Amino acid sequence: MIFARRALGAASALALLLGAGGLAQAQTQIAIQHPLPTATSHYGAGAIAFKEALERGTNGRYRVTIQRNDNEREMIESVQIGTLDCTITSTGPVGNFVPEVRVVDVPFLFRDYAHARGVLDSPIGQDLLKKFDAKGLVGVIWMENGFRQLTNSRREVSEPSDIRGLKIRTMENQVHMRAFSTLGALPTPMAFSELVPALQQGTVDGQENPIPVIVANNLNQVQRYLTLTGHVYSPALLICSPDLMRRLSAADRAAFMEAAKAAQQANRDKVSADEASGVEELRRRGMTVVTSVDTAQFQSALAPAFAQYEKDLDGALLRRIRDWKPGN
Ligand code: EAX
Repeated sequence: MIFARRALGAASALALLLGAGGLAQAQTQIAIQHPLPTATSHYGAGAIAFKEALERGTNGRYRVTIQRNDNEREMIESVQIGTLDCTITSTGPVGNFVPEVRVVDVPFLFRDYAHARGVLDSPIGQDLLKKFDAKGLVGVIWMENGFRQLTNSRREVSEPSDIRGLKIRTMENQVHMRAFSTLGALPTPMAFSELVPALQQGTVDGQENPIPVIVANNLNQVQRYLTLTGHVYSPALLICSPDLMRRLSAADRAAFMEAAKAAQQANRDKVSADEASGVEELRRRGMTVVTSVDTAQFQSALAPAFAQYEKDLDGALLRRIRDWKPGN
């Protein structure tokens, strides 16, 4: 009698598991975090495209959850220790984990978006992604944050001398900090999560970020002046945990990489769209915008920093990047 009851119990448990649709699909959850508003930002566009492509490409065997976390260093640390599957992050703090990546943070290194995207998708960029493996991270694909512009609440900035004395929030990025201290500013590194309170309280006078970030986070509410310096191209990355990547079958890895490419395309498309409309939108929101900036003046003011970058970073690689042309 007891045996019959146990058999009935097991049968009903199996029936529940199978459900009406036949064999239950084992479903793998993947959590991805990024620091911006998902619905309106260029990282959100990439994360949503990744989710849709992977869930479609695996017939729902993978379910992607998208979460916001505006501390990029913390997200990278979580991926490294395996408590987070993936993150979309700028390269801001990445150089503290993978030093070779600092080379792409050098001011005025990339001529324009086509140059940056071309280099990062070329063997130069792919070789840099391979450097992540030794650090307990997987650099899956390059994504994009955009060309960084300067904002502040003190005064219009038109030339390098206008920056002197300004307290500028920078990312936790030694390459950027050196550039701003060379210009006579007071670089104040902090995570993105601390930025708006610091601007509201006047702890810092200004910050620098791409137009898509300024627009998506309404930084016009805490900053009055925008100067289109375009002083740094800010790459981004999809970084995932080695443990997650190891668990993928060959077929699932192919679907994963297709989803990563969809994320990159959607992210870059959103940056291009925000670049086209963002400055006018920020003017409409009340910002004073300095558009005519003599970047050659900024580059010559940064000469001491460039000399130091040649020593601290891979000078040959810097030259390869500067000289890169389509078809290289
Ligand atoms: O990645 O921290 C920053 O200024 C970054 O540009 C922002 O988090 C988007």
